[in-house]
Amino acid sequence: MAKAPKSKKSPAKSPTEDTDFVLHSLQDTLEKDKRYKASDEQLQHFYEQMLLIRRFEERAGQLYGLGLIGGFCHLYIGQEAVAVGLQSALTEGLDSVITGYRDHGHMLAYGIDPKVIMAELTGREAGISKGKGGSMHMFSTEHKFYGGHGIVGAQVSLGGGLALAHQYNDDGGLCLAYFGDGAANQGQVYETFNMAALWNLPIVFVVENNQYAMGTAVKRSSAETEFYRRGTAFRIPGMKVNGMDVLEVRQAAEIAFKHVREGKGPVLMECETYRYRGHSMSDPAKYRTREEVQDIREHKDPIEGLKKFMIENGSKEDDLKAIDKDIRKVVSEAADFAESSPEPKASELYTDVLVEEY
Ligand SMILES: Cc1ncc(C[n+]2csc(CCOP(=O)(O)OP(=O)(O)O)c2C)c(N)n1
Ligand SMILES: [Mg+2]
Repeated sequence: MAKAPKSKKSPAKSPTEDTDFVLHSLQDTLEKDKRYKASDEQLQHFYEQMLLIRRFEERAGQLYGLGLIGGFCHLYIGQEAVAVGLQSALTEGLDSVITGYRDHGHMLAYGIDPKVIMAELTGREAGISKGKGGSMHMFSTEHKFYGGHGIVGAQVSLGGGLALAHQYNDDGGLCLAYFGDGAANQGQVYETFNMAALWNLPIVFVVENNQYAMGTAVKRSSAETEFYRRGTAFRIPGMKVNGMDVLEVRQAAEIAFKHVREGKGPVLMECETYRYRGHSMSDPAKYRTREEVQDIREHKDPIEGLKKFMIENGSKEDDLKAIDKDIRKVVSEAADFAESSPEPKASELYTDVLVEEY
C-alpha cells in the first residue's frame, strides 16, 4: 500500500495552544480594569452629552406627537452611554462613523449643533440634510458622519468601505460602524467581517444590543445571543461591554481603538443596552411589560449611574441640576428654531439627485 504523502502543513493546533489567536485578549484587558479614569472635566462632558441626547429625544418625541415630525422617528433614549463613550474616544476630523436609522444621538455625541438636527427632523431647509432626509437620513461629511441608513445591516458593509478608504489613503483613521442585534443576523454583516479581517481593515464593529429588533426579543431570533462571539469564525476579537456604563464603554473604546490603530485589524464590540421607548414612535410595545422597562430605568439608567458616581466623587447635586437646566434651554431653542425655519423650496426637489449614468 502506498504511503500517504507527508503534509507540509504543521498539524492543527488546539484552540488553547493557538497563542497567536487573539480573540480573547481584548476582553481580558478590559476585565483587568473595566472603568475609564476620567478627569472631572471629562465626567462633566459625558454627563452633559448624555443629558443633551436624552432631553433632545424627549423633545423630538413631543414634536412627533404634535405632528411636526413626519415619517419615521426612532428614539435613542436609554442607549446614550454607547454613543458618548465610544465617540468621545475618536479623533475628530479623522475617524469616520456610520450607523442605522436610530441616529440622532450619534450626531449629538459628535458635537453637531442640535438646531440643525432638530430642523432636519421637522423637514426644514436649515436641516443637516436640507430637510430632505429626515430622522433616518442625517449626514455630515464635514464631521465624517456617513449616516443615517434605513436598510438594516447596510451600514456595516458601507462601513467596511469607509475603513478600506482609511487604509487606502493611509490616513491613520478608523471607522466605527454601529448596528443592532437584529441587523446582526443579516448576511452582509458576515461578508463584511470576512473581508475586513482578510484585509486587516481599521474598523470597530459595534453591536448595540438593545434586546429587541422591532417587537422581536433577541432570544426569539438569534441562535447565538452572545453577539461579541460572532466574529470568531473570521478571527475577529470580541468584547462584551456594559453599554449602560459610559466609563466602561469609554474604557473598551480605548482598548479597541488602540488595537485597530496598531494595524491589528477589526474588533467586534457588543454593547449591552436597552431602549426605553418603542422601536419607533408608532410602536404599541406589546411585546414587553411596563415592569421590565421600569426595572431597567430604576436600576441601570446610564445618566443616573454617572450622576451617582459624580456625586460620590465630589460633584454637587445643585451643579448637576444647573447643567440640566442649561441643556433644557439649548433643546428648547433647537425646537423653536426647527419649528420656525422655512421649509425647503420646491426647486430643491431637483438638487442632490443622481441623474447621470455612471
Ligand atoms: C433589510 C431590511 N429588512 C427589514 C427592515 C425593517 N426593519 C426596520 S428596523 C428593524 C429591526 C432592526 O433591529 P435592530 O437591528 O436590533 O436595531 P434597533 O432598532 O433595535 O436599534 C427591521 C426589521 C429594514 N429596514 N431593512
Ligand atoms: Mg435592537
